[in-house]
Amino acid sequence: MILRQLFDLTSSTYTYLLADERTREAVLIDSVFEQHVRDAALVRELGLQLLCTLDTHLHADHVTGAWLMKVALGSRIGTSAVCGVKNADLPLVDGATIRFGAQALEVRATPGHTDGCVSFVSADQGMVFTGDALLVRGAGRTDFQNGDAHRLFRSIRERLLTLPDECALYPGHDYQGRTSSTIGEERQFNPRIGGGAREEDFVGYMANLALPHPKQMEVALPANLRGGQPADGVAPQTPTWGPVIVTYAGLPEIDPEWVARHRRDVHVLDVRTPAEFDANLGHIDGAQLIPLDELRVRVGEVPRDKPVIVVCQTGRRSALGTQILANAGVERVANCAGGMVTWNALWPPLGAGI
Ligand SMILES: N[C@@H](CCC(=O)N[C@@H](CS)C(=O)NCC(=O)O)C(=O)O
Ligand SMILES: [Fe+2]
Repeated sequence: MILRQLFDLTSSTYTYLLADERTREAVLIDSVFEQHVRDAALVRELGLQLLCTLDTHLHADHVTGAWLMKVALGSRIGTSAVCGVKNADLPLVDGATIRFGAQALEVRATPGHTDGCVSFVSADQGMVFTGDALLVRGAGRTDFQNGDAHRLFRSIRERLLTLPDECALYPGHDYQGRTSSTIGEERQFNPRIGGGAREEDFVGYMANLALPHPKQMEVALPANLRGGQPADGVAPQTPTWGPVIVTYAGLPEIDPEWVARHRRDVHVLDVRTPAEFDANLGHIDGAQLIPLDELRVRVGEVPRDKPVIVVCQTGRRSALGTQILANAGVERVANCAGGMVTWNALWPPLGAGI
């Protein structure tokens, strides 16, 4: 099984990408709207087919990326049937099984943080994704969204702490950088419910947390009831000037064939040395030359009336060049994928002449 744990710094949310190594079918648990480009890039680069997004609950602190994934990749939206999400394709009910390749997750209702919380347990019970029901040395708050500390106590005790000791626990959030735990560890050390705590102890603890409401709550709840679809139904703007693909590394990249076909519509910036510019790989006709080590001080020389395509030998130095331009406020900029090596492989007879 492929497992990737991703983090959203703003909301301290963990997103999990799980996939079958052989069939490449995948699911994404608790995605974050603002991280859509990153998550979609990882799915693409790992060669995965995203079957569905799964949300452990109706989040109060961030907007889910489920709808954006559905629009971009055709994945189905899975949320607890209790949440009443408008765009849900896959209502998750207790005991249901989510299959991807040879892998499977069991849906386990674990209400209490909210009334629609579910956890996902791997078929071999080696992993559990608990959302906010059980956190690393913590537990989800119970003071809104029909939260109920008594119910959460029972969910954790009867439905999570009954898993094997060695079962790895992957939480929905962590506010102190802890990434995972095990059921055995939490049974022993969780300060709210571990070490033989009784129901009154847990309920008393939860009743006195005195946490301020999540900052994004007013925005997140209505948006999540739509599966993360924006109120105007329109996805945020992606670059319109060309088929730019943002990589998991965060780099806007563009296909050299498109550049060749739109040569007049773009400005080409070459960041190699002058010797390389004139050597056998040649250069793209009309390219401006600013070597990478001079780019930060000479960035003002790059015209901004057209999108800028940055090129070097293989597309590595130009990746940094692209970043330097973006940081300097050049909005329409992309790295020329593969650099002059790919360019020349695509058009051998013409070489640099296109
Ligand atoms: N400061 C955070 C609050 C986050 C929050 O309340 N998180 C919920 C999960 S949605 C929680 O249960 N936190 C438990 C805790 O902090 O102990 C924000 O504004 O988003
Ligand atoms: Fe939550």
